[in-house]
Amino acid sequence: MVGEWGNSVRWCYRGRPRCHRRWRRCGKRRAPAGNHCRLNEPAYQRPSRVNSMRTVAQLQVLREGVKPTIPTRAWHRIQERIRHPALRRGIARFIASVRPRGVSSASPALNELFARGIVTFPKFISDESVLELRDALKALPCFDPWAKELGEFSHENIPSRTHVAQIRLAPCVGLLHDLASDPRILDLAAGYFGCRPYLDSIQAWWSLSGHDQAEEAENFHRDNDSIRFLKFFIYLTDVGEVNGPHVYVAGSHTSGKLLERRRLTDEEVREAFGSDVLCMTGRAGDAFIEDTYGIHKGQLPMAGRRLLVQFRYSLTETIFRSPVIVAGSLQNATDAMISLIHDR
Ligand SMILES: O=C(O)CCC(=O)C(=O)O
Repeated sequence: MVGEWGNSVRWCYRGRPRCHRRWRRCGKRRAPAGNHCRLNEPAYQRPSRVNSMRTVAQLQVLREGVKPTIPTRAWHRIQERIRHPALRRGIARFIASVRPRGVSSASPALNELFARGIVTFPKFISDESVLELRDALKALPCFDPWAKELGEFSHENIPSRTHVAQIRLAPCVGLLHDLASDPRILDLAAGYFGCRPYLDSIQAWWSLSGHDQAEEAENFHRDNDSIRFLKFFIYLTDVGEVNGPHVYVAGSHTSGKLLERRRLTDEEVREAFGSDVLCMTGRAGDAFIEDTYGIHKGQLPMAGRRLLVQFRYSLTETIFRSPVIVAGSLQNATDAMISLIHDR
């Protein structure tokens, strides 16, 4: 699959000197130390604050089947039709101006998020935390979001036709809540939105190999979750070029190209954006935060399987909000975010 991108992926991923040239050409600021496209060469690495020796607590489910409100659904229908990034940004600024202030500081990471739509956090969590999270998630049942009739199954028994096996009760995994309220992430989200972010959902899923054709989000697309939102991804398995890496078109979050609400072909994206394609290979524990209004996909895995978690932060509640509400504390993050997953 990577081969289909030819040099476009390779420059970004392996071509450190060319990467630096590109930074200079774009002229916005100096490149951070290292290759900013690689998850294992840190731009903004700091020690993880998650205590690696703790046991992963299972949080109690207080409510299930929570639905978005009617105003949320109505607003969704409107905002998804507003396509131009500049107009979306203007409306988002207005909404942020009447929302509670967040906790944020100017930083190179925030500048990078504005400019490129993505910031990487290599080794965001320790190997021990990866193991604990993986074990906790493996204990939970999965379902196929595109074939709900298959019901629930274990990660060891995933039906052969399933591309993506979601873990419905992922919000119950205590350690994920510590990660969701990590100050580095909340700081970026508040700075990006200009106000206190909503933590809208915590999701986890396996991406499976063994299929010939890309399906749904394995094709390029823009997300329309909200007028302004970010997704924070953490890999819980090593992800090489054949294991279904996440792929992102850097800078496409502010571009007026390919704004249609539909899946896009690789050829269309290559033609419109040339080589600005980041193929996010990395190790278990690596993470990145991304404005997925920018063009992206989870590439169809050719081998193995990928486990990842995704946190959605948004300016407003989305129609995709977590249907599960759990008992748990926000670790003093109540000034920094509004959680739709906790009982408030
Ligand atoms: O699985 C991935 O890497 C991509 C997920 C995706 O496309 C999405 O969350 O919108």
